[in-house]
This record gives sequence, structure tokens and C-alpha cells, in this order.
Amino acid sequence: MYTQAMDLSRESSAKTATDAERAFEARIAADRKVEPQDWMPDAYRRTLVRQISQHAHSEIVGMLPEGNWVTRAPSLKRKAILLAKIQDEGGHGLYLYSAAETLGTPRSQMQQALLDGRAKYSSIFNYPTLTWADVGVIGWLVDGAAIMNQIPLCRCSYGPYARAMIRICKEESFHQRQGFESLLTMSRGTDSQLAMVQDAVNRWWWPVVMMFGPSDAESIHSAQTMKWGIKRISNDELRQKFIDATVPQAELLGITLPDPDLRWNAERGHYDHGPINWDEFWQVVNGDGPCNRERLQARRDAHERGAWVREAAAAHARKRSERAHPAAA
Ligand code: BYC
Repeated sequence: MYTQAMDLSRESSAKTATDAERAFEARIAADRKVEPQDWMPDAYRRTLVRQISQHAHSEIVGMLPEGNWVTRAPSLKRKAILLAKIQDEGGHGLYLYSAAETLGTPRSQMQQALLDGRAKYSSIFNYPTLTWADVGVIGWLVDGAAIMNQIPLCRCSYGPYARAMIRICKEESFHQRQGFESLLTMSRGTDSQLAMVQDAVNRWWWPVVMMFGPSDAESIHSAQTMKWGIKRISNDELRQKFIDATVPQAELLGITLPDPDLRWNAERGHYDHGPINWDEFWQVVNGDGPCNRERLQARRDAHERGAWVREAAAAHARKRSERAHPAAA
């Protein structure tokens, strides 16, 4: 459904680049969607492939930390919820690869970049899930941060990405709520359950705060992607919105957030927070976090083990096409 008229856009781009450029700028200025068949600058196309494919990789790698707990969920209800959530993340990865493919880059190329370690995915998935409370915290904090970042992407200037994000955000909000509900149940349970929730929050809080990316001053892409209407709200603004929304939820859970500098600033109308350890962030982004190697190895193994499925699907597609067009065979 996403791949209509891709060749046409490449042809028309060569002929009327100047008119097309003006049409593109006018479209962005009027806040209308850019569609796959429309002319777009190469840099806009490249930026979208980078961001959407990294986002898709994050959804797929993001299945691993939670997948670790499927066989150890404490009840049938929690196991069913966890399975459904992980399947949703897989689905998000697939919509996003489809959206990125409309820009002319084959999925196999994007996936190879992940497997080779050339493409990024979210830093957050390079941390381990040590206890069952970590699963709830991923739902509450990681999906909570993801929603904060992704709601504005529903208004992204590129049509297929914006439309994929609408469905993804609907599902993510369920993920966030199931995480919070699981933690609320635990925090109102025994003292050791509450302690387990506190311990998980202590370990995940700062990596989640880092998820929004470098500070605005250090963000290399923000200025241009905001001009193009891809990104609508800056990294720091989203981080602040997330912290402001999360503090009262932590109070409801009866836990503390591990930041001694976290306090309400009435003048700004926001919570102030302590310094972020950017050395840790870049170390994780650059491949040296607690689980980077393990995550990539798991993806490489899965890719290898799935080779027969891809071969069978290609053979099936070939057979169907030969049956539909016998003369071409
Ligand atoms: N981790 O100029 P900047 C999920 C990179 S999945 C790793 O600010 P930009 C979920 C950045 O890519 C969550 N790398 O970049 C799934 C760039 O490097 P390159 C994923 C990061 O693009 C399962 C460099 O740092 N969400 O929700 O303007 C279960 C400079 O940064 C990170 C998305 O992908 C990071 N945290 O802004 C539960 C949303 N941050 O590419 C949940 C879509 C930055 O030049 N993506 N970098 O090599 C975005 O909104 C933006 O791409 C970002 C970064 C806010 C992530």
C-alpha cells in the first residue's frame, strides 16, 4: 500500500527540480503532507530513512529485554499481556520498515545496516532486565517516554511516517498503562515487592531521561528536521514534558525518583532536574553499553535462523507470479 509511484518521483525530480523544490517548500510551509510520489530533496529523504529505520530497529531490538521475561511472568494474565505487548512492538517495527521503504531504500539494506552495527537503535534497549519489576518499569517509563516523543511524530510532514505513528501511539498508550498498573499492584503488595519496584526505577530512571537524545545545544539534526516539520518538539522540551508528567505518577506509586536535584520550580512552571551523564549516553550509543553486544548478537542469530523463512517466502512469491503470468516464466 505504501509503494505507489516511487519511480515516477525519481524521474520528475530530474526534469523540474526547481519547480519541484518550490512545490516542496510550499507544501512544508502550508503544513501539508509530503507523499512518496512527491519530489523531495535528497537530504530530506536521507534524514527520514535514517530516523524511521532507526526507529524500526528500536522497536525490534526493544522486544529483546522484555522477551527475556515471557517464560518467567508471575501469572497467566501477566504473561498474556506481556506477549501481546511484545507482538505489538514487532508490528510497530514492520509498519516502520514499510514506511521507510516508500523512500526507496529496501528493507534488507536497512536491516543489514543494523546487523553490521552501522545503524543506531535506541540506547535504552542496551540495559538489562534484572527483575520482574523491570518489565513494569519498561511499560511505565520507556513506553511513557516513547509516547511523549512519538505523539508529535503523528504530525510529521512525511505522510507514511505520520500515519504509521498514529496507530503506534494508540498501542503505546496501552503499553504505558499496563506497566503502571503492574507497578501499582506490586507497590501496594509486600514490602519486598515495593523495594523491587524502587530498585528497578533507580536503575532505569536516568537511561530513560537520556532516551530523548542529546541536549538541544548538542543535537546535530534538530534544527533541520524541525524546519522540515519532521520533528515538532525539541529533545530538551520533550524530556522536560516527560519529567513533569512522571513525577506525580511516581508519588502515586509511593516511590522516589533517583535525582536529589529534582524539585518543582514555580517560576518556570516545571521540575528542575540534576545533570545528565552524557558520557554514559554516548558510550551506550556508540556500542559500549551493558548489553549492546548481546542485543546485536541476538538479532544476528535470529536473522540467520530465519533465512529459510525468507527463502520460502521468496520462492512462494515467485511461484505465484509465474502462475499469474505464465508467459513471462
Ligand atoms: N539512542 O541530532 P540528534 C520505542 C543519536 S523505540 C541512540 O538529536 P535526532 C519502544 C541520533 O540518532 C524508541 N541514538 O538526532 C520500543 C543521532 O545519530 P545519527 C525509539 C540516539 O534524530 C519497544 C545522534 O544521536 N524512538 O519507543 O534529531 C518497547 C544525534 O542526535 C539517541 C524513536 O526512534 C538514543 N536515545 O533525534 C518500548 C523515535 N538519541 O543518526 C518502546 C524517532 C539520539 O546522526 N526518533 N541518538 O548517527 C527521534 O525522534 C529522533 O531520531 C531522536 C534523536 C529523538 C531519537
